[in-house]
Amino acid sequence: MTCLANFAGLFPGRQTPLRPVGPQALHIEHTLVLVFAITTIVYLIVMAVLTVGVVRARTKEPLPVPLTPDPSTERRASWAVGIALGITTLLLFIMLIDSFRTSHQTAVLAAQPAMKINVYGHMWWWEVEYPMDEEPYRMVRTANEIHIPVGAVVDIHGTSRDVIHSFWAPNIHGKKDLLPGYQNDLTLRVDEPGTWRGQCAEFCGLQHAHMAFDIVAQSRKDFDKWYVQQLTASAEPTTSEAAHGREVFLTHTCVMCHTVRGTSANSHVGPDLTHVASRSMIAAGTLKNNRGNLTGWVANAQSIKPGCRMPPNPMPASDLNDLITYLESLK
Ligand code: HEC
Ligand SMILES: [Cu+2]
Repeated sequence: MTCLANFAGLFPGRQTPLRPVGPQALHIEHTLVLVFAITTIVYLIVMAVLTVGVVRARTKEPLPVPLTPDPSTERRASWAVGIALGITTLLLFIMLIDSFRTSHQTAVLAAQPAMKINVYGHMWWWEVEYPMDEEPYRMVRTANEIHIPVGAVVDIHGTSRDVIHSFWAPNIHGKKDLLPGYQNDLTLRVDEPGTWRGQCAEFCGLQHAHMAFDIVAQSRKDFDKWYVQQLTASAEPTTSEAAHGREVFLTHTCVMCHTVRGTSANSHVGPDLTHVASRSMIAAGTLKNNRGNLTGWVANAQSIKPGCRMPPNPMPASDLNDLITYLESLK
């Protein structure tokens, strides 16, 4: 992606509006660069004029203020103020028109046929649903990780299950508030494969800062592979530890909040765990998904993300160990 003043090389981050990877973020970056350039130049000119004025006033003898204004000085002053006013108005209009153009251009994608994804904001994680199949039971549900094909137009239907959240992946698009009881749509496209990070952008309570997500843009082939894998029910345990771990899972409170398709656990208070091991992070970008973190999380999520909606789960170490082995088998 290129831009007037291409910032891309300077800002390689995967969570920055200065490295756009989709058409809308590119338009937003154009506006940002334009406004930044205009305001910087104006600022420098104002500072220069001010400096000249101050230096002159200090070096010259102060003149007595004339009793009647001198018409020629007055005329010159009126011209100067008039021209400055004209330029200011013109610049404001340039920025206004450009920002109108950007908001139009970020919306035009919406007219194209798109793949639909439902995103629900929760305190403090993101539920993601792929209603791509006619059969409701063949619905891929995941959390905090949105896979999309590169170059595909994607329609995010966003809403909230509790308070107001805001969906923001700055490399891709602007912010979109997710409001309880309302549906807000955000159409986007990502042109560069990669994992682009997003973050809740509306203060939503204690763990607002730990409410991140990843948009994984991958080739159509990789996406299809991922999707087909996600459609399958959970893997059957292949070892006695994992089998015991599943037993632990199904006989503890986990089932009151989580779903593991293919088992009797079928609740939607917390993230769907059918393929939890396929995700790279847990707890909305808070922790890398590895054995140590998973164990700490399941044992006492409150010590990691205080206030989160998952209670501590005291249990014998051997049970916990087998439970984690089971969770890690849910690829
Ligand atoms: C009262 C509801 C509740 C119970 C009971 C519960 N959880 Fe959770 N769990 C949640 C919520 C809510 C989250 C998301 C927390 C967040 O990220 O803020 C979560 C997150 C998780 C995650 C991370 C998933 C991800 O992709 O981020 C795992 C793994 C998990 N729970 C496992 C378990 C296990 C195992 C048990 C039983 C021992 C259990 N949970 C019991 C509500 C619950
Ligand atoms: Cu939020």
